[in-house]
Amino acid sequence: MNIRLVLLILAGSAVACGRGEKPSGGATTATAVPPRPAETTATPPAAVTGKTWDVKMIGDATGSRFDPPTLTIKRGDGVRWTVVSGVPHNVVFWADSIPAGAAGPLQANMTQTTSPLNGPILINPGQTYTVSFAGLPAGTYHYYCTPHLTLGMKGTIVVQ
Ligand SMILES: [Cu+2]
Repeated sequence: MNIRLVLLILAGSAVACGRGEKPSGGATTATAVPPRPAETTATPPAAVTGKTWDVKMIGDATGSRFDPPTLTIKRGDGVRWTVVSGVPHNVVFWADSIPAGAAGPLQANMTQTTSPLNGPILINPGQTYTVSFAGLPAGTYHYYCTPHLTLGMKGTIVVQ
């Protein structure tokens, strides 16, 4: 191979690289804005100081439901949801269907939320999700399951 041909090939690949860099250069600019740190989740969950109550998450021929659908607990108690069947399920509180002032501490007491007051999707029978109601105001808390909301999978926690 003569030296001119080698130089031509090298020049050609340099041009190709130069062209290839353009889109990635743009991408670099786009990602130059640092993402907001995820560790801004402030307060840790308040520990359950009373009883932990069980609610089953069921989906079968009868329908998709929380069992019991309504539960009355005391302040400081916790609620443990357990997947029984008909996955996936989750626990989501309506921000406008909980007592005034409850949203902040409730969010702090919910782990692994996907957005405010949205519990994680549970996909395995036997999986549990526990929420402490310690530090939350008394009153009525309405919640639902996202995948089965249209099927009426809703529940209520009354905190005394
Ligand atoms: Cu469900």
